[in-house]
Amino acid sequence: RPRALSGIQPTAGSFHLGNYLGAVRQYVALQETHDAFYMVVDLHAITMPQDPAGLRANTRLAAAQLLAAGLDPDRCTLFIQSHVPEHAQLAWVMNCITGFGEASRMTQFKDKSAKQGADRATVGLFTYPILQVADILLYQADAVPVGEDQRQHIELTRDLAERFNGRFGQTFNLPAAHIVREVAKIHDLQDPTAKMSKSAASPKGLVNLLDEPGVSAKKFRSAVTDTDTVVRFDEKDKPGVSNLLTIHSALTGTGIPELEEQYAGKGYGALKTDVAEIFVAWVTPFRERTQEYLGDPETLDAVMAKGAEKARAVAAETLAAAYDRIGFVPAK
Ligand code: AQP
Repeated sequence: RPRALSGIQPTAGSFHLGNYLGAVRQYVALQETHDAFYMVVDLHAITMPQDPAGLRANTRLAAAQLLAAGLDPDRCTLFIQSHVPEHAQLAWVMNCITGFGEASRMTQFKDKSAKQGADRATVGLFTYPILQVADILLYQADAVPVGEDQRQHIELTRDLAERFNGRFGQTFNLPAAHIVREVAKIHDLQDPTAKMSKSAASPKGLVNLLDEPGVSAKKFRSAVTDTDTVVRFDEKDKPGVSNLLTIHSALTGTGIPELEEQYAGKGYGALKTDVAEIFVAWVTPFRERTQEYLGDPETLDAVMAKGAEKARAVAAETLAAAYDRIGFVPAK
Protein backbone atom coordinates (compact mmCIF):
# COMPACT_ATOMS: atom_id res chain seq x y z
CA ARG A 1 0.00 0.00 0.00
CA PRO A 2 1.22 3.54 -0.63
CA ARG A 3 1.85 5.63 2.47
CA ALA A 4 -0.08 8.74 3.52
CA LEU A 5 0.92 11.22 6.22
CA SER A 6 -0.64 14.39 7.55
CA GLY A 7 -0.97 16.45 10.70
CA ILE A 8 -3.29 18.97 12.24
CA GLN A 9 -2.59 21.59 14.88
CA PRO A 10 -4.34 21.50 18.23
CA THR A 11 -4.09 25.26 18.68
CA ALA A 12 -7.66 26.53 18.30
CA GLY A 13 -9.49 23.82 20.21
CA SER A 14 -12.23 23.24 17.67
CA PHE A 15 -11.44 22.33 14.08
CA HIS A 16 -13.11 24.63 11.59
CA LEU A 17 -15.03 23.67 8.48
CA GLY A 18 -12.02 24.45 6.26
CA ASN A 19 -9.83 22.04 8.24
CA TYR A 20 -12.48 19.36 7.98
CA LEU A 21 -13.41 19.65 4.29
CA GLY A 22 -9.92 20.52 3.06
CA ALA A 23 -7.96 18.00 5.07
CA VAL A 24 -9.57 15.74 7.68
CA ARG A 25 -12.14 14.29 5.29
CA GLN A 26 -9.31 13.23 3.00
CA TYR A 27 -7.53 11.60 5.97
CA VAL A 28 -10.61 9.45 6.49
CA ALA A 29 -10.83 8.51 2.80
CA LEU A 30 -7.13 7.64 2.49
CA GLN A 31 -7.14 5.23 5.44
CA GLU A 32 -9.01 2.86 3.07
CA THR A 33 -6.38 2.93 0.33
CA HIS A 34 -3.14 3.88 2.07
CA ASP A 35 -0.96 2.88 4.97
CA ALA A 36 -1.91 6.12 6.70
CA PHE A 37 -0.20 8.04 9.53
CA TYR A 38 -2.00 11.02 11.09
CA MET A 39 -0.84 13.11 14.00
CA VAL A 40 -1.79 15.98 16.23
CA VAL A 41 1.14 18.34 15.68
CA ASP A 42 1.79 19.77 19.12
CA LEU A 43 5.43 20.60 18.24
CA HIS A 44 4.07 22.86 15.50
CA ALA A 45 1.57 24.39 17.91
CA ILE A 46 4.26 25.85 20.14
CA THR A 47 5.61 28.02 17.31
CA MET A 48 2.95 30.40 18.61
CA PRO A 49 2.52 31.15 22.34
CA GLN A 50 0.46 28.46 24.12
CA ASP A 51 -0.93 28.16 27.60
CA PRO A 52 0.33 24.75 28.91
CA ALA A 53 -2.99 23.53 30.32
CA GLY A 54 -4.79 24.73 27.20
CA LEU A 55 -2.32 22.99 24.90
CA ARG A 56 -2.71 19.69 26.77
CA ALA A 57 -6.53 19.91 26.68
CA ASN A 58 -6.59 20.95 23.02
CA THR A 59 -4.27 18.12 22.01
CA ARG A 60 -6.67 15.55 23.45
CA LEU A 61 -9.57 17.49 21.93
CA ALA A 62 -7.93 17.33 18.50
CA ALA A 63 -7.44 13.57 18.86
CA ALA A 64 -11.10 13.17 19.87
CA GLN A 65 -12.22 15.18 16.83
CA LEU A 66 -10.10 13.06 14.48
CA LEU A 67 -11.75 9.93 15.85
CA ALA A 68 -15.18 11.55 15.69
CA ALA A 69 -14.53 12.46 12.05
CA GLY A 70 -14.04 8.79 11.25
CA LEU A 71 -10.39 7.89 11.74
CA ASP A 72 -10.20 4.30 12.89
CA PRO A 73 -7.11 3.33 14.90
CA ASP A 74 -7.39 -0.19 13.45
CA ARG A 75 -7.08 1.16 9.92
CA CYS A 76 -4.60 4.02 10.40
CA THR A 77 -1.86 5.08 12.80
CA LEU A 78 -2.99 8.01 14.93
CA PHE A 79 -0.55 9.68 17.32
CA ILE A 80 0.72 12.82 18.99
CA GLN A 81 3.78 14.32 17.31
CA SER A 82 5.79 14.95 20.50
CA HIS A 83 5.49 11.24 21.38
CA VAL A 84 7.81 10.47 18.49
CA PRO A 85 11.11 12.28 19.18
CA GLU A 86 12.45 11.47 15.70
CA HIS A 87 10.43 14.41 14.32
CA ALA A 88 12.55 16.96 16.15
CA GLN A 89 15.72 14.97 15.42
CA LEU A 90 15.24 14.77 11.66
CA ALA A 91 14.06 18.40 11.58
CA TRP A 92 17.51 19.43 12.82
CA VAL A 93 19.19 17.56 9.99
CA MET A 94 16.84 19.11 7.43
CA ASN A 95 17.45 22.59 8.93
CA CYS A 96 21.11 22.06 8.13
CA ILE A 97 20.52 21.52 4.40
CA THR A 98 17.97 24.33 3.97
CA GLY A 99 19.06 27.71 2.67
CA PHE A 100 18.13 30.72 4.76
CA GLY A 101 16.77 32.46 1.66
CA GLU A 102 14.83 29.36 0.69
CA ALA A 103 13.12 29.26 4.10
CA SER A 104 12.49 33.02 3.91
CA ARG A 105 10.39 32.52 0.78
CA MET A 106 7.70 30.52 2.57
CA THR A 107 4.55 32.62 2.23
CA GLN A 108 2.87 31.22 5.34
CA PHE A 109 5.76 32.43 7.47
CA LYS A 110 5.64 35.82 5.79
CA ASP A 111 1.89 36.13 6.46
CA LYS A 112 2.00 34.89 10.03
CA SER A 113 5.08 36.85 11.05
CA ALA A 114 3.62 40.00 9.47
CA LYS A 115 0.50 39.54 11.61
CA GLN A 116 2.55 39.08 14.76
CA GLY A 117 5.13 41.73 14.06
CA ALA A 118 8.50 40.56 12.68
CA ASP A 119 10.35 40.97 15.99
CA ARG A 120 7.88 38.86 17.92
CA ALA A 121 7.77 35.93 15.50
CA THR A 122 9.90 33.06 16.81
CA VAL A 123 12.68 31.15 15.10
CA GLY A 124 10.40 28.13 15.57
CA LEU A 125 7.77 29.77 13.37
CA PHE A 126 10.48 30.39 10.77
CA THR A 127 11.60 26.77 10.72
CA TYR A 128 8.04 25.37 10.98
CA PRO A 129 8.03 24.21 7.32
CA ILE A 130 11.28 22.31 7.88
CA LEU A 131 9.77 20.42 10.81
CA GLN A 132 6.93 19.62 8.44
CA VAL A 133 9.45 18.32 5.90
CA ALA A 134 10.82 15.98 8.57
CA ASP A 135 7.27 14.86 9.53
CA ILE A 136 6.60 13.75 5.97
CA LEU A 137 9.98 12.24 5.09
CA LEU A 138 10.20 10.13 8.26
CA TYR A 139 7.29 8.00 7.03
CA GLN A 140 8.48 7.83 3.40
CA ALA A 141 5.04 9.23 2.55
CA ASP A 142 3.69 9.08 -0.98
CA ALA A 143 0.59 11.22 -0.43
CA VAL A 144 0.13 14.19 1.89
CA PRO A 145 -3.54 15.19 2.21
CA VAL A 146 -3.66 18.97 2.82
CA GLY A 147 -5.45 22.16 1.82
CA GLU A 148 -4.16 24.49 -0.88
CA ASP A 149 -2.31 26.68 1.67
CA GLN A 150 0.17 23.84 2.26
CA ARG A 151 1.21 23.31 -1.37
CA GLN A 152 4.42 25.34 -1.05
CA HIS A 153 5.51 23.34 2.01
CA ILE A 154 5.09 20.07 0.12
CA GLU A 155 7.19 21.49 -2.72
CA LEU A 156 9.89 22.35 -0.17
CA THR A 157 9.67 18.77 1.13
CA ARG A 158 10.33 17.40 -2.35
CA ASP A 159 13.23 19.83 -2.90
CA LEU A 160 14.90 18.91 0.38
CA ALA A 161 14.36 15.19 -0.10
CA GLU A 162 15.97 15.40 -3.54
CA ARG A 163 18.84 17.47 -2.16
CA PHE A 164 19.51 15.01 0.65
CA ASN A 165 19.25 12.01 -1.69
CA GLY A 166 21.58 13.72 -4.18
CA ARG A 167 24.22 14.52 -1.57
CA PHE A 168 24.11 11.46 0.62
CA GLY A 169 22.46 8.71 -1.44
CA GLN A 170 18.87 7.58 -1.86
CA THR A 171 17.20 7.86 1.55
CA PHE A 172 13.81 9.54 1.23
CA ASN A 173 10.77 8.91 -0.91
CA LEU A 174 9.50 11.97 -2.80
CA PRO A 175 5.95 12.75 -1.61
CA ALA A 176 3.13 14.46 -3.51
CA ALA A 177 0.48 16.78 -2.14
CA HIS A 178 -2.97 15.18 -2.16
CA ILE A 179 -5.17 18.23 -2.69
CA VAL A 180 -8.83 17.83 -3.64
CA ARG A 181 -9.41 20.84 -5.86
CA GLU A 182 -13.09 21.44 -5.05
CA VAL A 183 -12.51 21.78 -1.30
CA ALA A 184 -8.84 22.85 -1.25
CA LYS A 185 -9.74 26.33 -0.06
CA ILE A 186 -12.92 26.89 1.92
CA HIS A 187 -13.53 30.61 2.25
CA ASP A 188 -14.45 32.88 5.12
CA LEU A 189 -18.24 33.46 5.19
CA GLN A 190 -17.84 37.21 5.72
CA ASP A 191 -14.80 37.75 3.51
CA PRO A 192 -15.30 35.16 0.78
CA THR A 193 -12.10 35.97 -1.07
CA ALA A 194 -10.07 34.98 2.03
CA LYS A 195 -9.34 31.47 3.34
CA MET A 196 -11.45 30.38 6.30
CA SER A 197 -8.89 30.56 9.07
CA LYS A 198 -8.77 30.35 12.83
CA SER A 199 -6.78 33.57 12.93
CA ALA A 200 -9.33 35.58 10.92
CA ALA A 201 -9.83 39.17 12.03
CA SER A 202 -13.48 38.49 12.89
CA PRO A 203 -15.06 35.24 14.14
CA LYS A 204 -18.23 35.92 12.10
CA GLY A 205 -16.99 34.17 8.99
CA LEU A 206 -15.37 31.22 10.80
CA VAL A 207 -17.41 28.03 11.29
CA ASN A 208 -16.06 26.07 14.25
CA LEU A 209 -17.27 22.49 14.39
CA LEU A 210 -17.62 22.47 18.16
CA ASP A 211 -19.53 25.73 18.48
CA GLU A 212 -23.19 25.56 19.41
CA PRO A 213 -24.77 24.58 16.03
CA GLY A 214 -27.25 27.46 16.29
CA VAL A 215 -24.34 29.91 16.32
CA SER A 216 -22.93 28.41 13.10
CA ALA A 217 -26.38 28.30 11.46
CA LYS A 218 -26.68 32.03 12.04
CA LYS A 219 -23.27 32.59 10.45
CA PHE A 220 -24.42 30.73 7.33
CA ARG A 221 -27.65 32.68 7.20
CA SER A 222 -25.75 35.98 7.32
CA ALA A 223 -22.99 34.90 4.90
CA VAL A 224 -21.82 37.64 2.56
CA THR A 225 -22.93 37.09 -1.05
CA ASP A 226 -23.37 39.75 -3.75
CA THR A 227 -25.99 42.12 -5.16
CA ASP A 228 -27.05 39.77 -7.95
CA THR A 229 -29.73 37.11 -7.30
CA VAL A 230 -28.77 34.15 -9.50
CA VAL A 231 -27.32 31.09 -7.75
CA ARG A 232 -24.41 30.25 -10.00
CA PHE A 233 -20.89 28.93 -9.35
CA ASP A 234 -18.46 31.69 -10.34
CA GLU A 235 -15.50 32.02 -7.99
CA LYS A 236 -14.35 35.29 -9.50
CA ASP A 237 -17.60 37.28 -9.60
CA LYS A 238 -19.60 35.39 -6.98
CA PRO A 239 -17.11 34.12 -4.38
CA GLY A 240 -19.64 34.04 -1.52
CA VAL A 241 -22.28 32.09 -3.43
CA SER A 242 -19.61 29.76 -4.87
CA ASN A 243 -18.31 29.03 -1.37
CA LEU A 244 -21.81 28.15 -0.15
CA LEU A 245 -22.32 25.89 -3.17
CA THR A 246 -18.98 24.20 -2.49
CA ILE A 247 -19.93 23.54 1.14
CA HIS A 248 -23.41 22.31 0.16
CA SER A 249 -21.98 20.00 -2.49
CA ALA A 250 -19.26 18.64 -0.17
CA LEU A 251 -21.71 17.84 2.64
CA THR A 252 -24.51 16.38 0.49
CA GLY A 253 -22.57 14.86 -2.40
CA THR A 254 -24.77 16.74 -4.91
CA GLY A 255 -22.90 18.07 -7.96
CA ILE A 256 -22.64 21.85 -8.42
CA PRO A 257 -24.56 21.92 -11.77
CA GLU A 258 -27.41 20.03 -10.10
CA LEU A 259 -27.44 22.53 -7.26
CA GLU A 260 -27.53 25.45 -9.68
CA GLU A 261 -30.62 23.90 -11.25
CA GLN A 262 -32.18 23.18 -7.89
CA TYR A 263 -31.85 26.85 -6.83
CA ALA A 264 -32.88 28.39 -10.16
CA GLY A 265 -35.30 31.21 -9.40
CA LYS A 266 -35.00 30.69 -5.64
CA GLY A 267 -32.50 33.36 -4.63
CA TYR A 268 -29.79 33.41 -2.01
CA GLY A 269 -31.98 33.18 1.10
CA ALA A 270 -33.02 29.60 0.32
CA LEU A 271 -29.42 28.54 -0.35
CA LYS A 272 -28.17 30.04 2.92
CA THR A 273 -30.96 28.48 4.98
CA ASP A 274 -30.42 25.07 3.39
CA VAL A 275 -26.64 25.11 3.89
CA ALA A 276 -27.22 26.09 7.54
CA GLU A 277 -29.59 23.14 8.02
CA ILE A 278 -27.34 20.69 6.20
CA PHE A 279 -24.38 21.76 8.31
CA VAL A 280 -26.31 21.46 11.60
CA ALA A 281 -27.54 17.96 10.65
CA TRP A 282 -23.98 16.89 9.88
CA VAL A 283 -22.23 18.54 12.82
CA THR A 284 -24.65 17.48 15.58
CA PRO A 285 -23.58 13.80 15.65
CA PHE A 286 -19.95 14.88 15.10
CA ARG A 287 -20.09 16.97 18.29
CA GLU A 288 -21.70 14.11 20.20
CA ARG A 289 -19.04 11.64 19.12
CA THR A 290 -16.29 14.10 20.06
CA GLN A 291 -17.77 14.44 23.55
CA GLU A 292 -17.94 10.64 23.89
CA TYR A 293 -14.25 10.24 23.06
CA LEU A 294 -13.33 13.10 25.40
CA GLY A 295 -15.36 11.52 28.18
CA ASP A 296 -13.02 8.53 28.21
CA PRO A 297 -9.53 10.06 28.40
CA GLU A 298 -7.89 6.77 29.38
CA THR A 299 -8.99 5.07 26.18
CA LEU A 300 -8.04 8.16 24.18
CA ASP A 301 -4.54 8.20 25.70
CA ALA A 302 -4.18 4.45 25.11
CA VAL A 303 -5.09 4.88 21.43
CA MET A 304 -2.48 7.62 21.10
CA ALA A 305 0.16 5.56 22.91
CA LYS A 306 -0.39 2.58 20.61
CA GLY A 307 -0.25 4.87 17.58
CA ALA A 308 3.02 6.42 18.78
CA GLU A 309 4.56 2.98 19.16
CA LYS A 310 3.66 2.05 15.58
CA ALA A 311 4.83 5.44 14.28
CA ARG A 312 8.16 5.22 16.13
CA ALA A 313 9.00 1.90 14.57
CA VAL A 314 8.83 3.50 11.11
CA ALA A 315 10.33 6.86 12.08
CA ALA A 316 13.29 5.32 13.91
CA GLU A 317 14.26 3.28 10.87
CA THR A 318 14.24 6.32 8.58
CA LEU A 319 16.14 8.48 11.08
CA ALA A 320 18.80 5.79 11.53
CA ALA A 321 19.29 5.62 7.75
CA ALA A 322 19.57 9.42 7.50
CA TYR A 323 22.05 9.60 10.42
CA ASP A 324 24.14 6.88 8.86
CA ARG A 325 24.24 8.52 5.40
CA ILE A 326 25.22 11.84 6.94
CA GLY A 327 28.20 10.29 8.69
CA PHE A 328 27.18 10.14 12.35
CA VAL A 329 28.91 7.39 14.34
CA PRO A 330 26.24 4.86 15.33
CA ALA A 331 25.37 4.75 19.05
CA LYS A 332 26.11 1.31 20.48
N1 AQP B 1 -9.88 27.23 4.66
C1 AQP B 1 -9.34 26.04 4.42
N2 AQP B 1 -9.74 25.31 3.37
C2 AQP B 1 -9.21 24.08 3.12
N3 AQP B 1 -8.26 23.52 3.91
C3 AQP B 1 -7.82 24.21 4.97
N4 AQP B 1 -6.91 23.95 5.93
C4 AQP B 1 -6.85 25.00 6.79
N5 AQP B 1 -7.70 25.96 6.41
C5 AQP B 1 -8.33 25.50 5.29
C6 AQP B 1 -6.15 22.71 6.03
O1 AQP B 1 -6.35 22.16 7.31
C7 AQP B 1 -5.21 21.37 7.66
C8 AQP B 1 -4.81 21.61 9.09
O2 AQP B 1 -4.27 22.88 9.18
P1 AQP B 1 -3.43 23.39 10.40
O3 AQP B 1 -3.58 22.53 11.57
O4 AQP B 1 -2.06 23.72 9.94
O5 AQP B 1 -4.21 24.64 10.66
P2 AQP B 1 -3.98 25.95 9.92
O6 AQP B 1 -3.65 25.80 8.47
O7 AQP B 1 -3.03 26.68 10.76
O8 AQP B 1 -5.45 26.41 10.05
P3 AQP B 1 -5.80 27.86 9.85
O9 AQP B 1 -7.17 28.05 10.36
O10 AQP B 1 -5.53 28.21 8.44
O11 AQP B 1 -4.82 28.56 10.83
P4 AQP B 1 -4.01 29.86 10.66
O12 AQP B 1 -5.00 30.92 10.71
O13 AQP B 1 -3.09 29.82 11.83
O14 AQP B 1 -3.30 29.75 9.31
C9 AQP B 1 -4.12 21.73 6.65
O15 AQP B 1 -3.97 20.66 5.74
C10 AQP B 1 -4.65 22.94 5.96
O16 AQP B 1 -4.22 23.01 4.61
